[in-house]
Amino acid sequence: MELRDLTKAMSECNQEDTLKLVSGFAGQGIQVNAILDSLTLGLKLLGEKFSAGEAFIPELVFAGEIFNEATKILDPYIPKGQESQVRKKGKVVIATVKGDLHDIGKNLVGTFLSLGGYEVIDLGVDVPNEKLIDVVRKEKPKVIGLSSLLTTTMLGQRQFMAMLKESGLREHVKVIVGGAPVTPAWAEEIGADAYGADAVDGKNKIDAMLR
Ligand code: B12
Repeated sequence: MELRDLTKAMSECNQEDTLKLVSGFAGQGIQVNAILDSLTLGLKLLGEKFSAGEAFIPELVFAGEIFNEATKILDPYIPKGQESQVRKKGKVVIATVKGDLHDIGKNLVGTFLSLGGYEVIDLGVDVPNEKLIDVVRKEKPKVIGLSSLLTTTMLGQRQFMAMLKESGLREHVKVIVGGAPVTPAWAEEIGADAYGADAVDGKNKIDAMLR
């Protein structure tokens, strides 16, 4: 069995094979990142089928569930930092912006941040900017991570940056943005502090910002 079989199973929403392969590869000591890359590629292929009218919303929803189950299987295999460092690096709030229900990527970012020693407050999906501002004020996180998977909801990230300035909280929190349509240029344009290409990159960028 090869990793491309996993990509195929994921892209076909074959739950049984996907989960069996994930357990098998993890047990053989294949790196978690490589397994996640194969799963992500499978989702991407499914997304292409969706764009071409060959796959439909229920399949995407089911694929999301399979992906989340697979990450649960992988959790114990993700290399952990020193136990004593766990949750000692500070609070990070993560959320998917208003109007956007995609959470697979955000959840993955949260998993890596938790395992990397951060206390993660996950506000979920479809989160209004007013709520985010409120949480920044109350929880005083070091970082806020915003996910957008739709070109339309990316605008919410820009609006959040404006609201942060208006509320006088800009200097108190770092902002990292991510999601498939988000780019480093977009992060710069809206005045965010960083862009994370994936969960590992996001964690590394946060480490670097807080150093
Ligand atoms: C699964 C999926 C769904 C599922 C979501 C299930 C769930 N629980 O999340 C469902 C069926 C609900 C869905 C709905 C819709 N979807 Co959809 N969906 C996808 C799909 C196939 C996969 C997304 C995914 O999970 N990828 C895997 C994860 C691991 O990757 P990721 O999300 O990119 O996250 C990684 C990085 O981006 C980054 N990252 C993400 N967020 C953050 C945040 C921070 C802080 C950091 C540092 C990093 C980071 O790290 C993550 C981990 O590595 C994509 C196709 C694609 N190629 O992306 C379309 C896609 C995103 N969807 C799309 C569309 C159009 C829709 C709908 C509008 C469809 C419809 N007509 O109803 C609705 C919108 C619903 C809404 N209001 O949000 C389009 C978006 C087009 C666009 N550019 O705007 C895409 C690209 C499909 C396509 N080719 O047309 N979708």
